[in-house]
Amino acid sequence: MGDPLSAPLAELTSWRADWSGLRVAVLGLGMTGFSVADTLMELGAEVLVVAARGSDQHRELLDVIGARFLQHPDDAGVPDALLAFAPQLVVVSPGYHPDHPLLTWAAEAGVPVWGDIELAWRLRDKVPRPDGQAVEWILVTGTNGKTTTTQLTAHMLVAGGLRAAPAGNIGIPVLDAIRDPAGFDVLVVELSSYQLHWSHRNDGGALAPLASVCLNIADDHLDWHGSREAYTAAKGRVYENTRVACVYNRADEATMHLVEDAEVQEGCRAIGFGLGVPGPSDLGVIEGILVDRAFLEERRSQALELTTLAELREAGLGAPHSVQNVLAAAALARAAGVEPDRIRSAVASFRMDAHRTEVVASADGVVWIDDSKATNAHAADASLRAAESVVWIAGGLLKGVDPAPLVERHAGRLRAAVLIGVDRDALRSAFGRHAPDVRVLEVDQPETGDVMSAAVRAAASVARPGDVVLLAPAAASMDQFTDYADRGTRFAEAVRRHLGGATHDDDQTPGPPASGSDPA
Ligand code: UMA
Repeated sequence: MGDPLSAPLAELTSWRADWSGLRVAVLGLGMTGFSVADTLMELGAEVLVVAARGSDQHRELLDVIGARFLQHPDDAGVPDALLAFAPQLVVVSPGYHPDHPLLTWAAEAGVPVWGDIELAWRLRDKVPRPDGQAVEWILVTGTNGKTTTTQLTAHMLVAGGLRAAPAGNIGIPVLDAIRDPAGFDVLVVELSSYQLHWSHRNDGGALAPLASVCLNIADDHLDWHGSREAYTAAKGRVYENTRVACVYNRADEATMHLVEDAEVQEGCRAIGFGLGVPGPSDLGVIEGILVDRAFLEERRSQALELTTLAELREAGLGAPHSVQNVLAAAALARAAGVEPDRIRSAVASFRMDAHRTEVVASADGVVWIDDSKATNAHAADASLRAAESVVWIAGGLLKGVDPAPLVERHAGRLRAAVLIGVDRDALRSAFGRHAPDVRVLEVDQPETGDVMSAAVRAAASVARPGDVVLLAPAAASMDQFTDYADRGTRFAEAVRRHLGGATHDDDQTPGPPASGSDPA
């Protein structure tokens, strides 16, 4: 359709290629859509942004950069203005469902569809490294622990003297990172299953990371991908074409199979991580010491000490799933050449983000924990395991995942459950079937401002000294909140209001109770 390309898309593999005049339809006007439009305008492309909605701020910014915007409802067919624009390329934001009418149209019309990740990969040579090479990428995916592992890896690389930064699903569009004028040696890119789905790996756009990891796989986003198989296949793309190390979780066989099935570059190694004694190509734990048996000459007989479980506990990384994240990050950093002593110092100075098993208060023997970041069953499972007697605040958007196995697994440690959100029916019935003795309280306030006050009141009415009140919803937040951060912040505020300022017993803030059991 339309004119021939100014350059075939296959040749558009560099910031210095000729992108001028290329007609690109950008789908979405959130974080990604704006970064795509801004980048392409800078390259001289013609840009039409199409979205069902967009913040005032983003719209104003589109005006400033000179990109056109077309507001068009998702269910209203293909707009005439888009047909008239006759795009040569569509760049889609990750949140678009693959069956979206505009994507169906693009497929039928033969217009290639890229994600922002593929575009960023093609443009990664914008600010070359001192040796003239393009910035290296390390890729991180998995159902849970992605963000912490991404941050830990970047922190270790920086401690190792590299100019590194986290980017991607973590909340920093990769196109913003590759345009940073200072430039980086390595980007640690967190990829969601959506972003991996849209990374097509066709000619010129095939990502070739230095190292990659899929931390774990559990059911999540099934409504978007359609099936567990499709979700797993999307995650597996993280390993394709990796050059130095594919890192997998020894406790999660699915990740190992994804490495086995991936087409990697010659010489690329499979490196396992786990909480047990490591094999010769693994990172693991021997008598409380985290060790590397992968990146050393004498790996059959020796191991390099990285750090200890005691040091991890001091840094707030003592829970089993955090230890796994540290091991995975260390494997990635070692693949990039970071020395063991730098990994140790990085771990010691690392601080977890808010809303990840964050203790918000401790009063009258009850510890209140905000793990709003637990947006799926797998994440909630890890934080439920770390406590012995729990009042569990759960619910929101379950994203097509059945909560019954989670309820069944933890029934024995639940003092009570407080259900919030729109998908309460599925949770209520899971409790009825698998935990009939656990007291279930429901919050049916639909107003955002009321949900957490009611949930905290309900939790306080049943909590006893020694209990943990845990917000680990196992569900997305968008039914009632802006995002998981908003949900967690409102929870913490409601707890403080409820306790009237007395938020810590004797000013001693305990960490979340540790458990010796393995995480899922
Ligand atoms: N839109 C439509 N119709 C649709 C879908 C989207 O019009 O059917 C438009 C709207 O204009 C909307 C915009 O697209 O404003 C939103 O696009 P998006 O949903 O792709 O979100 P972005 O703001 O671009 O943010 C995305 C990631 N969000 C999702 O994948 C849902 C962010 O991850 C990521 O940080 C950002 O790109 C930068 O890379 C967030 C997330 O929730 C944290 N990720 C999910 C997760 O971690 O579980 C996958």
